[in-house]
Amino acid sequence: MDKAKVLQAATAAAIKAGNLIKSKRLSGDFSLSFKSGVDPVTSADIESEKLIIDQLATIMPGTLILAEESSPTISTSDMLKPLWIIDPIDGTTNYAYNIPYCAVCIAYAERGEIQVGVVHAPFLNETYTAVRGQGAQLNGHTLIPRQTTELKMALVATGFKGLRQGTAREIAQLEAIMKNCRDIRRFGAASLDICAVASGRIDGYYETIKPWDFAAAALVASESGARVGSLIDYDAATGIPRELVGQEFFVASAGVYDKLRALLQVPD
Ligand code: LIP
Repeated sequence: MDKAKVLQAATAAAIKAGNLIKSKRLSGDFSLSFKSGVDPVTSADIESEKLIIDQLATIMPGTLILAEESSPTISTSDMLKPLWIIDPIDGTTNYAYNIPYCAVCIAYAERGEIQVGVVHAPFLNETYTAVRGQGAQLNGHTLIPRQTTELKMALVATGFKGLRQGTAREIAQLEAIMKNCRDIRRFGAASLDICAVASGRIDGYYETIKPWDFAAAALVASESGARVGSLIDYDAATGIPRELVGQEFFVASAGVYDKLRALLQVPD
């Protein structure tokens, strides 16, 4: 697999999809529905995902696809095959409410390891890209995470599903951050939160999310020099490759990773 060609194709598809969703948002030409309870999906999500899949099929036809709207489930054995991982709009609620913090995410993985990642934020004119072992960029400029070593200076982002009671663990984690860190941010798009750690805008992010939310951005973060992991220990018995575990996903700049991870180890 030619990583440069994969990056070029994924970037072109993400930008084309970004233009589509931006146009539909500006014209209001989309509908909103709910997959389950409060989990939103718009017609723009569906159209964006179809456009991306059609575009990517031209360069590597037959490659497996894990995509939020059309193919959200995959076997653990298929997770080890060459795989596209697609979120057509990460931050769908923001998109539906005309909040410009949302992104098109495309990742390519082999053997359960992310090789190429693109996170394109069409309303912000920001495109994050990364190739494994070759660094990470924002609009072509190298990314550098914050160098903070003190929790009291750390800005920490997170997210949670609405219209439900926060679990004791979530509430305790928020309390720990409020008491020990500079502040909390809840932006509403996991991929851009992760990229914000990579670009030095915030110091850490944690949330339980899906592979399409984080796969591309996690490569951007790890290639920038930030540390990517989970608040829980990896369990190989699940068969899920380490880089595709979204349970209690956690990313932070290297200077605060261990301290922040320890702070967030609160009782269930
Ligand atoms: C969203 C995530 C966000 C989370 C939301 C939602 P989607 O992804 O990016 O971090 O808090 O609940 O899951 O559904 O907009 O692609």
